[in-house]
Amino acid sequence: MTHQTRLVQVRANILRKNDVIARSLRQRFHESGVYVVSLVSSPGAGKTMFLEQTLRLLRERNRVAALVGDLATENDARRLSRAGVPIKQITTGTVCHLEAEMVESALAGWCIDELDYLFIENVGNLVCPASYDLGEDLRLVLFSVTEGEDKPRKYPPIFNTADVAVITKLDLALAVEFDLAAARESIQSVRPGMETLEVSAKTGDGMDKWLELLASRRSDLEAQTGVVKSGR
Ligand SMILES: Nc1nc2c(ncn2[C@@H]2O[C@H](COP(=O)(O)OP(=O)(O)O)[C@@H](O)[C@H]2O)c(=O)[nH]1
Ligand SMILES: [Mg+2]
Repeated sequence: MTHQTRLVQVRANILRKNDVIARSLRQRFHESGVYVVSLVSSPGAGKTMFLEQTLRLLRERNRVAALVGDLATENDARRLSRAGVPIKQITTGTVCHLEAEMVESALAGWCIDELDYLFIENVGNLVCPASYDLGEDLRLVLFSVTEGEDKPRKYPPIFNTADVAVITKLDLALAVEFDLAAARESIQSVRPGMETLEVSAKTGDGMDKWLELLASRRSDLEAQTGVVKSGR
């Protein structure tokens, strides 16, 4: 076996192990009736701010919590804690993505039956997280107006593994001459038919549409699993 073949083999085994854990997590989430959403993007695209606003808006009528991944620091967990809901930071050290096992360990001691929604902010990276299923029901890929319109064309795998694209920092669009039509076209060229949201977590623009989509995806899943907790 060449060195290269061995490397590929080891990588395939790691991915397979991740899939097994992710599958069992997903089953646990479905049995508990907790709807799980993950967020991926490049560093600084606005995951934490979008998530903080989402948690604030949802917590009025729902039981929500979040896990947040970074290589180092508890900074994002501290920011998200301002929303007044349970938050746990996962620090990955040198690893550029979250794995299902990290999610499983972070949830030890949490009674997930008591949650309606669990959010998972992945490590800021548009490449590695694409290969790792976390057992989530909905994966959002975010990119901000300051990053340019062609992110989807440059990083197709992450757009292919996500369910919904979110264009963020809409309030800055004019200042950076962001071409919304070109961005939408870029998304559609990689994933025809992909649902796309356009938001500003700063002004709240587009957040109502996001919450509508979330509630509707959740009731679709409840119809499938038969575990109904929404609409309490
Ligand atoms: N103007 C504006 N700035 C934003 C918005 N969302 C995030 N930011 C800023 O962008 C920077 C990175 O945001 P953050 O949420 O930490 O991104 P993350 O690395 O993807 O979690 C911070 O300085 C935020 O205040 C937005 O909707 N509008
Ligand atoms: Mg963050």
